[in-house]
Amino acid sequence: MDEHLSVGPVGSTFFGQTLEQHLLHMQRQQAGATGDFTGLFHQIALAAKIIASQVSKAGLANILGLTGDVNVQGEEVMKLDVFANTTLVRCVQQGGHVCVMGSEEVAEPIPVPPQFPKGKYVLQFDPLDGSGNIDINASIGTIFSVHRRKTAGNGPGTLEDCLQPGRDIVAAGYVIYGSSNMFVYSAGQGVHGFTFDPAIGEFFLSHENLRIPKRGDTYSVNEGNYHKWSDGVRAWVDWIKKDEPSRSAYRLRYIGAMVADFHRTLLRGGIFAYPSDRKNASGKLRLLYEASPLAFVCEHAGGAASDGQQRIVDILPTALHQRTPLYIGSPDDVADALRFVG
Ligand code: AHM
Ligand code: MG
Repeated sequence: MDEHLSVGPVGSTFFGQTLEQHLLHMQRQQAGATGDFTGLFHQIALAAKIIASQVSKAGLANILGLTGDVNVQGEEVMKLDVFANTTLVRCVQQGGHVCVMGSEEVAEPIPVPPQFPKGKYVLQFDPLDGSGNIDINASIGTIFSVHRRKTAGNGPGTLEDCLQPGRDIVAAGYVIYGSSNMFVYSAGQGVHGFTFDPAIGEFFLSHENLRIPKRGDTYSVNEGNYHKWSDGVRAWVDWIKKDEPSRSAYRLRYIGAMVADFHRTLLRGGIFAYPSDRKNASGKLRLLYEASPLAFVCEHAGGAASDGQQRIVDILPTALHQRTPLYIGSPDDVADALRFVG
């Protein structure tokens, strides 16, 4: 095509598919789809835009009083992780698509207020993963998963609706607030990434059908815990950073926000791990809010995720804030880790 015929502004993503258009397109392919799922995703995306806008102002906290400070009117202002939690709850609860929610920030299941209809889905999330990174302007993110309700009827959802394994997830994903903001999700038909265009206020499809490389050359783990790990975990890390006849030593990358470390691992390949250690006998990461949703995404991109013994998505949760060790990433790299720690 003659390049002079293109109509959009130079560099504009305007002619890409928006998240909304993509969801409608997927909905049309689904016989019997009611639009409930699409409606829920619109609300999650709206919450993501609101959170992204506040995250981008985080550095102004001391000037404007945006995060845990007292603002110019003398009112105390919410911390960003609490703000992110409240934003997701408020955006989603009125839609009539969920019967209950669960959040890393909240001890118990979050009911839908009586004045709003209850829907057939259950939304669970870590509203702002890696929030320790806010003050240093490094990437953070929101992680979420959607299940179908288990309890019958259309009344309020219960704890039973929340305690479901990753293999029953209908859709899961994350939003990363980084050098650009991205919405990445899977509803079981590939993993798709959308980049936010702040000038237009939309997420545009930028990474269609993401596939994780079969093997990478990077490992991502908090090696400061080395002396607290089991012999197996130590042996794995000793092995991965040595030159071997078949490969060079792996490179270490660790941001300290799982959503960001996972995003890099998904795009470039390799492995992210948070093993159990002497201090955290079951690991540190939350099964329902962190491990399970990202395991679902990773598997749908051709990757693997294990707690060292079994697939993350096969673990049956017994408590909302249950923790799990995690090895996630390229299938060959996870298989290597399991030879040492499994
Ligand atoms: P958070 O949910 O309180 O932010 O904690 C989870 C985070 C993960 O994002 C990250 O992978 C991990 O904690 C980092 O932990 P550590 O500082 O022990 O390496
Ligand atoms: Mg977290």
